[in-house]
Amino acid sequence: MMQNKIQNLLDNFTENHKDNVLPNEFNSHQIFSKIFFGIGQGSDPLFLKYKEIIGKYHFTPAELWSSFNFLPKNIHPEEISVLSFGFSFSDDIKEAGSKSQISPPELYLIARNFADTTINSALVSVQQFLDELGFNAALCNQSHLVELVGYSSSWSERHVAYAAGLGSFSLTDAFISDYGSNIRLGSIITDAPFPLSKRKIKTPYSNCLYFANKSCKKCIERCPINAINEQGHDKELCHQYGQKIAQQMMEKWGNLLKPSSRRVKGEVRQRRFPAVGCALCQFDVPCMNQNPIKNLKN
Ligand code: B12
Ligand code: SF4
Ligand code: SF4
Repeated sequence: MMQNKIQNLLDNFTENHKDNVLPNEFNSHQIFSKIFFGIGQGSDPLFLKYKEIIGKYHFTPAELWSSFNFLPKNIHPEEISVLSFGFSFSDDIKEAGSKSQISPPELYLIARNFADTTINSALVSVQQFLDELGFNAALCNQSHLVELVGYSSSWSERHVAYAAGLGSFSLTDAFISDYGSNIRLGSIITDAPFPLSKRKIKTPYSNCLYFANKSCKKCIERCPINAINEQGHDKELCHQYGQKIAQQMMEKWGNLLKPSSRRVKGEVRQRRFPAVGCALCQFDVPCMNQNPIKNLKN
């Protein structure tokens, strides 16, 4: 089955690929320990709903498809699939992050910085696999249509992951998958025929303990700048803290960090600091590396 072959390819990538390893300064640590994926169908009405939930600027798979040089350009939505991939950080990184309180560990920050290359490299290997079988496939983030609109993207990887049945949102906004929330996401659009992944999730917040029964607020305690409360997540505060950490990392590890850019209003712009993130709210929490709901008794 095509899915099994892709999973084998991803497992092999995780164990053996040089792009999944940190530089010598960080002891060649593994970045991701598991890559998993789900399948969303191009004709899923959720993608049209995202134009209301996120904004009119959010693209449907068929619209995204038309930005690549594939034929037919105006494909029927049912003929395309969106593969959504989750990348779970390695145990060493999770352990270091769980011990940290005020500032995330350098091990995570460097791994998050290198992760963009790792993710693209893993997705390119899947794209090549599909290409060799005679199908069209492209990395969604390579489309010139994908850009930032305020604190939102015209292709939200979390909403794509939700459509592909990988998990749900949470109190922090983070996406909680079966491998937890301490993950990154990426996606591929293709005309290869895949069966649709069944969405086991009942609501957009089903995997978060706070929404299940209010039994958890651990992420609120974990955020060093109070950017999370019972009403949700303050994106502006969170962004500012990420910038502060990035500036500190730039001063110390500027020679090692990879620069990062984003498309805004059709133009590729260099970011002021390399992307390193924060993610303290995804460490030492019940949803760090599992779906916490699975431990609840019905
Ligand atoms: C802009 C951005 C940010 C902004 C704003 C974040 C935000 N919440 O939107 C800032 C700078 C604050 C940020 C911070 C971080 N980010 Co960020 N960010 C993005 C980016 C580029 C776009 C996000 C986006 O489009 N949001 C759209 C808005 C609308 O989403 P939202 O507000 O979360 O959506 C809510 C509503 O839609 C609501 N909802 C209401 N009704 C309904 C109905 C239905 C049916 C559904 C499905 C949903 C729904 O549910 C959502 C949750 O509340 C994505 C990359 C990408 N292209 O997707 C990465 C991304 C979301 N970030 C990511 C990460 C890891 C981080 C950080 C941990 C930093 C780091 N180490 O990299 C922090 C964590 C912050 C947090 N608690 O979530 C990961 C997510 C991983 C995960 N497990 O969720 C992504 C996907 C990057 C990646 N490629 O992996 N980020
Ligand atoms: S720490 Fe608890 S409340 Fe916060 S997102 Fe995870 S499960 Fe939900
Ligand atoms: S990423 Fe950091 S600053 Fe942002 S909400 Fe989580 S803990 Fe707070």
